[in-house]
Amino acid sequence: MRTQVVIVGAGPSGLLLGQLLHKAGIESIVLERQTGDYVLGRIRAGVLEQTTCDLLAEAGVDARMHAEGLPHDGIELCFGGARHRIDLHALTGGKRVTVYGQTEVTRDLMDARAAAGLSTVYEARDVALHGFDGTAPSVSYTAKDGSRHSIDCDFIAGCDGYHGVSRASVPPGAVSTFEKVYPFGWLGVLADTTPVSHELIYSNHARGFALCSMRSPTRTRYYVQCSLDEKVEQWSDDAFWNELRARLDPAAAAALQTGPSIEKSIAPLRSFVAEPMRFGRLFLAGDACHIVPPTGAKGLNLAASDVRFLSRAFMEFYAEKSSAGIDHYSDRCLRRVWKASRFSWWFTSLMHKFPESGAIGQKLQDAELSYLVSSKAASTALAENYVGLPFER
Ligand code: FAS
Ligand code: PHB
Repeated sequence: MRTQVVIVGAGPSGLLLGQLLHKAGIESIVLERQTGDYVLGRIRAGVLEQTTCDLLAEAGVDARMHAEGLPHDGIELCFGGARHRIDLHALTGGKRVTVYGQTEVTRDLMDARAAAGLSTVYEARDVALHGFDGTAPSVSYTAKDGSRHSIDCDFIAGCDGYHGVSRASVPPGAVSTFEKVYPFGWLGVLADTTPVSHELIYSNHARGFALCSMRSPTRTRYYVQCSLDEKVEQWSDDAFWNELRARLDPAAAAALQTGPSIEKSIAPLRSFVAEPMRFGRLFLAGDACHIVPPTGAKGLNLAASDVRFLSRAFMEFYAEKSSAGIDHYSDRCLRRVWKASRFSWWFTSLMHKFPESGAIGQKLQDAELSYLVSSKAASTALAENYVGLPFER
């Protein structure tokens, strides 16, 4: 088999890249280790930056996002028993975010790829990358019937996440990694209940961080900070709702509607960046080369940002025979990746309980939060990072 671009991974990065390339007349084959249902079953991001929404429109998959997505003009910070609104829209000259789950983005991309009759190989095992340090790379894999296949291509896009094969295929000396592991995780619950508020609430509390989010007017997504040695089986629904309620202001605690969880999971938090993001004819995008703590809602949006740069680089190569985009892909992405990583680290450090920081740690956080909500300059800095920094020219 032969194609122009082999995309490893059918998460949002891989599927969005495939769709943008298809729109530009560039062929791709997507190889995915899991089944489509498994990919859709992973509950992850919930907030889209405007630039991500614009990219979904460019890919022709924004109809349902516009119909069902929830535009949000602000977020609330909860601390000291009270909530303080950050007016994203006013502080950023009219920008906003859209609440629309990653599961729905992935479903829209899957449907579009299938409708276009494009090739996605699910349950592809033993994917292996070959010859990407030359000009004739290929990718081999075992199909679910056990047959072995090889695909010749011009480029390989490694969109296979943190545990994928693509970054692991790069000679260790060729990649530099930077990692910070946080001493806690997020216990997340999905429930068919009415959101406690119409906007997201980020809570800094002596018992730990909490986040009130949503997927629709009737489906909520809540998180509480938990220790890394906790198991999701230890948390009954009642225990979760009581802990969440204890970390909110009195009005939100009183308004909280509880119900049976339809998904419950614990995610670890880390900051991770791999440099560079290009190795010959292999290009890494999304979680394959960076992970941010979800506090700043940047993970999915950074993946979309990489895909924006990579899709344009491939378009330039094929349409204009120019390698400028390809040659500058990594440094362009990394400038944006590090700024989003810094914001995600800062917001995580501000909102979470760090036992090792002692009593002074909470006092310093309280002081910064009090300054943040009383300073237009500080609130603007939060707002412009939260809605997504503009793309450099
Ligand atoms: P993904 O990991 O989504 O997709 C990679 C795909 O590659 C997967 O489908 C995988 O099965 C496949 N793959 C892996 N190895 C392979 C191989 N060898 N061969 C073939 N296929 C292979 N972001 C937020 O903004 N907010 C959040 O609240 C949030 N919560 C998260 C919770 C968890 C538990 C995790 C892990 C991430 C979370 N994220 C969140 C970040 C998340 O949304 C990612 O940024 C997003 O999934 C990135 O998409 P991809 O780069 O496509 O990677
Ligand atoms: C979510 O809805 O899953 C979500 C929203 C905002 C975040 C993290 C997760 O910062």
